[in-house]
Amino acid sequence: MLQILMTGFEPFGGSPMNPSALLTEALVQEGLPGAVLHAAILPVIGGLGTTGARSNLAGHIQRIRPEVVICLGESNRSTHIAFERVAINLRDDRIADNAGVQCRDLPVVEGGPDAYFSSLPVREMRDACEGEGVPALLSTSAGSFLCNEVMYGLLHGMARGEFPTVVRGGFIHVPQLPEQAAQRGGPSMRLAHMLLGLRPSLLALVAPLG
Ligand code: PCA
Repeated sequence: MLQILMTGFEPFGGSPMNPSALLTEALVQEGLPGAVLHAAILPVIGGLGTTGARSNLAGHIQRIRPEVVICLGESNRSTHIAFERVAINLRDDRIADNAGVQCRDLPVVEGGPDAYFSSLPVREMRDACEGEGVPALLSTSAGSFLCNEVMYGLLHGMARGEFPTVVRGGFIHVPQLPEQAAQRGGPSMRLAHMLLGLRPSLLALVAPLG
C-alpha cells in the first residue's frame, strides 16, 4: 500500500487554530482507498535547528518512509485552495515565527538552486477539487515564510537523495476558517468544504500510483 505523509502546521500569527492541522488530522482519520495516510503537525519555526519545521519533517519522513509527502499550510489571504507549483530559495518573513525570529532576504539553503517545482500532479489535483465545486487554483508562489521553506526543504532533500523513499512531494495552501476571519477579517472557507475538495484531489494523486 502506498504510504502518504500529510503534514499541517501548528497555529501561528496570533490565531488559536490552523486549518492545515485540522484538515490533516481529519483526512488521516477518514482514510483513503489504496493508501495509508500518516499525519504530522509541524512547528512554525524556521531554520535548521532541531526544533524547526524542516528537521521535524525530515524526522517524520525517516520514521514513516512514505512514497508521497503532502504538506498543507494556511494562507489567510487566500480565497481558494492553492496547489503550489514552485518553492523558492528565499526566507523573507512578513511576521515572526513561533520562536520570535523574523528573517530578511536569507536563502533556505545556502548555495541551493533558485527554485524547485512540485512533483505532485498539481493540475489533476486542482481539477479534482474544482470538480466538487470547491474554489481551487494553481499558484506560482508559496510566499517566502515557513510554508515555502518547508516545501523547498522537502524538494531539496528529495533532489539530493536524502529521502530515498519519496517519489512525489509538494505543498497545498488552504484559506483560513470562518472563525478566524471573524476575528481578523479576510476571506475564509469552511473546513467541511475544504475536505470536500481535498478528498478527490488525493484520489487523483493516488490513482496513477496505485
Ligand atoms: N502558513 C504559513 C506558515 C504556517 C502556515 O500554516 C505560511 O504560509 O508560510
